[in-house]
Amino acid sequence: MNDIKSVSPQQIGLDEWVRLVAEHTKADRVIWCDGSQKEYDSLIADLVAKGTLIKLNQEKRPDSYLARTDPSDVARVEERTFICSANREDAGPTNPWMAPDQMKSLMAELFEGAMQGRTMYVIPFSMGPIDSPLARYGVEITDSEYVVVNMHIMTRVLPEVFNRIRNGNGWVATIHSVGAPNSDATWPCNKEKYISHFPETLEVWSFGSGYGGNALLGKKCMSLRIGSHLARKEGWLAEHMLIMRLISPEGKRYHISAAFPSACGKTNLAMLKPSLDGWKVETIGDDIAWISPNANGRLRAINPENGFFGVAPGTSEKSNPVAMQMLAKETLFTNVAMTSDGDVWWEGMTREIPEGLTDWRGEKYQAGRALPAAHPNARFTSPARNCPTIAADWDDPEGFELDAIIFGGRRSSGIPLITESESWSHGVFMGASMASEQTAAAEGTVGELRRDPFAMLPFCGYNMADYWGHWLGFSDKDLKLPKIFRVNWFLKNSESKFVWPGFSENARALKWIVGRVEGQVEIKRTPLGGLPLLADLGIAELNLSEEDEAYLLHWSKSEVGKELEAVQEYLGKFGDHLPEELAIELEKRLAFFDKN
Ligand code: GTP
Ligand code: SPV
Ligand code: MN
Repeated sequence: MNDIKSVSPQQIGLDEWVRLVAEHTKADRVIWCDGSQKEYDSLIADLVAKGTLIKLNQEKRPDSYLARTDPSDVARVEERTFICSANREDAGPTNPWMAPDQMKSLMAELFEGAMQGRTMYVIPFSMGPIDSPLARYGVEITDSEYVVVNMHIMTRVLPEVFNRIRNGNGWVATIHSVGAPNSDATWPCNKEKYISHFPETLEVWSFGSGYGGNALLGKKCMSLRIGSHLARKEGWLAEHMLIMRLISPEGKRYHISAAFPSACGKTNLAMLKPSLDGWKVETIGDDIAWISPNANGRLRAINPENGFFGVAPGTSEKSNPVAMQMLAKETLFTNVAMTSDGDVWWEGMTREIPEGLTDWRGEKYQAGRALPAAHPNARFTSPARNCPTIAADWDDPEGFELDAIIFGGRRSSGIPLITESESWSHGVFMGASMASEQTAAAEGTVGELRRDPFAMLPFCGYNMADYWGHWLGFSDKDLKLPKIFRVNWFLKNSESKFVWPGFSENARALKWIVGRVEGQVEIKRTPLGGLPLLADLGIAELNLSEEDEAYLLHWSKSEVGKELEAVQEYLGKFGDHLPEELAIELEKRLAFFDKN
């Protein structure tokens, strides 16, 4: 007899796997999803009836709803997120690990009877356009209606995927339970949480949380953790990156991807309204890029998602008017505040705090209290088609050839506004040595500086140092590789104010980057990489103080020295997995100090 903890879903096949899971979890009934509008509408109605969703003011926010989570279930839980590779070393020093057998036994116990009194949904989805050579198929079993409706927006839920899987196409099998059998809570969840990945058998088992990346398993779990494992095996890249098209006043198109850690500006940059006349941005993706060499020897990228699961706080008409327009309808909001007339609000949306707010916990908001009205990791789920700047061809199955790759993070000091890498391996060194002040997107101490290589610290499904090696390997492949840059929008001056205006003004940095791609502007060489000449940034009209202007491109030996020391210590953690090229890059930077 097949036993849930020892079967391979691929081997026993979709139907037997679903049968086993239903039997083991003792779900009341099983529904095979079809991704239709009818299915979406009826689940929304169920969720409203249960009180999980609140229908918002339909005149102000048509077809939009608000969910309030349990206060203990508000972000990704990185310490509970496991990479269960057969060998511990393959998970590397950055990922929590447990042996697959042990984790399967543990999960099997937790899942036993976990869906009693609940409906089990079987969601067939494609990450990427279904016929794209870069697309991958997945199935998510879940006992959360909230997850099903979010998956409808975030992925392509298509019953055709079931047929393709039955006909032998590869797929990733994912199981999710909120771990609350027979519960009538409006946000069922469990104190005990496990987000576990089995890269070798292409499986994800997630227990206890209903929130975001913990529960929408096509996103971080499949597209990044399992995705990066597949990408390494198959010679492509699965990245925590936005993809955008920048169009110059001459009409020339550039495709750029950018990796910033969670809540560090991907959505905002992907939907940029340039402050510069004649420049235009079209959005292709805001969170994940799958990148693969094509026949032209170029790296081309697709966005495997179908919607945006974006950070609400800080989003306003001023910072991101494009997102504001997108959020005007057909949006699911989670953990934002509600106005007295049934609309939404969050910190940063307007300068004035509206009277009579209900906070994200459902309590009357008291102005002046330290607690925010919206949770700092409050999010919106909106379909890509509603984004006013979405490129008409954003879902081109062939993807887009990249002209530049940007790395960034939240650094209040020490990292200039822009630097250019000297080579592919220096670019990889830049990515590997990224650090960022932590945000509310994951449990942890907000503001604390931590290394977040490639913005993939929580998302790399194998040994991070081997991942760097995989990136370095692309330089041997006879490809025309994109140039790599590093940016920092988050420098703060002595008054703790942001020096750089950011948002629409980030267009100036993009213009400089394009200037470098075209070989039109010069750089100044430093141990950090190539720095712009201030005059080439065209920022005179921003009226920054001279001091702030200089600070944007400032670097000092002592700060760079300290940074390199921290990087050296960090890279040391990876032992003999550390690729030699990165050790050489580090040596080169350190040598700069000996020579000067
Ligand atoms: P994930 O969805 O978590 O992966 O995040 P993301 O990288 O898409 O982050 P997002 O664009 O949603 O930005 C998160 C926060 O950073 C928001 O509060 C923004 O207002 C703020 N932010 C974005 N761009 C800028 C910028 O250029 N300058 C400043 N100061 N803040 C920014
Ligand atoms: C992130 O944290 O990087 C996100 C949100 O994009 S979540 O889907 O919850 O991971
Ligand atoms: Mn993200």
